[in-house]
Amino acid sequence: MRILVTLPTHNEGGNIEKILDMTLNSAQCDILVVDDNSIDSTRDQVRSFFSSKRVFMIEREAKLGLGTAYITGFKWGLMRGYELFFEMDADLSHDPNMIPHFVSEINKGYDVVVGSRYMKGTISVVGWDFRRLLLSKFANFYIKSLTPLKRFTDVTSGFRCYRREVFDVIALDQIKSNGYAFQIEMLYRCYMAGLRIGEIPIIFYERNGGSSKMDKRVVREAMILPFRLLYERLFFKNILKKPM
Ligand SMILES: Nc1nc2c(ncn2[C@@H]2O[C@H](COP(=O)(O)OP(=O)(O)OP(=O)(O)O)[C@@H](O)[C@H]2O)c(=O)[nH]1
Ligand SMILES: [Mg+2]
Repeated sequence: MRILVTLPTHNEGGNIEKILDMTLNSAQCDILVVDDNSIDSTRDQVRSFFSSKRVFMIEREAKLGLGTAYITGFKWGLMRGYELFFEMDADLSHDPNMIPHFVSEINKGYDVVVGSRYMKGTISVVGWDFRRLLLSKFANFYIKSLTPLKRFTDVTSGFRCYRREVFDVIALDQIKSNGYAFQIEMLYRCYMAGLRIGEIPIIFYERNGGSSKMDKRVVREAMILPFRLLYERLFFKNILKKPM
């Protein structure tokens, strides 16, 4: 299967080289970096991998958000015939060596596989303080309480794999969320479309280098999302499903 790993980056100069190396060695995959206006060495480091013919980059001149970065990456891959699409952070929080495990799970018959930090009641996170853990747990509790995503253990996880066919069903152009809410909205759309969604356990490592891009706007967007989705369920059934 032709695999594309999309890595969104904004000033990940301290991490990108290592993540590219690890990813190239982890599986037979290509990598698309969608870089938003990095002013550090990120772009130069990515360019040094071009000779591998497995690493590509889209350069955007403003910080346009995680959601549009992934959508741009997915569309790029769809045009080039890739069959499996990975989302992964570029700050070493996600271990690329898990990629083959996602593929095995997909091969069991899933359309989407989500890497979960909280499967079977465990917490697989390294390097978080209590406050950060509480925030993540609360976000999951909040979203699950207000959406139909009850059975999932980690609705905000950004380590995922989608089968190409998912994008025949989900209308990417109509996804409105752009921060972490993007992950929730994608899972919601997949679930509502009746796609087969699996979860596998992952360990999440807090970033060592670089700085977090989380801000208040992103948190606010995620807080509002369940109400936007509820409104849509009440008044516009299935508006976002692609016409067959
Ligand atoms: N292209 C692009 N990438 C982004 C943007 N915002 C964040 N990223 C990248 O998305 C990934 C996740 O962002 P982080 O800031 O690490 O967010 P997080 O992992 O939830 O937060 P931390 O726990 O603080 O690391 C990283 O690879 C970032 O470089 C953006 O606006 N555009
Ligand atoms: Mg991170």
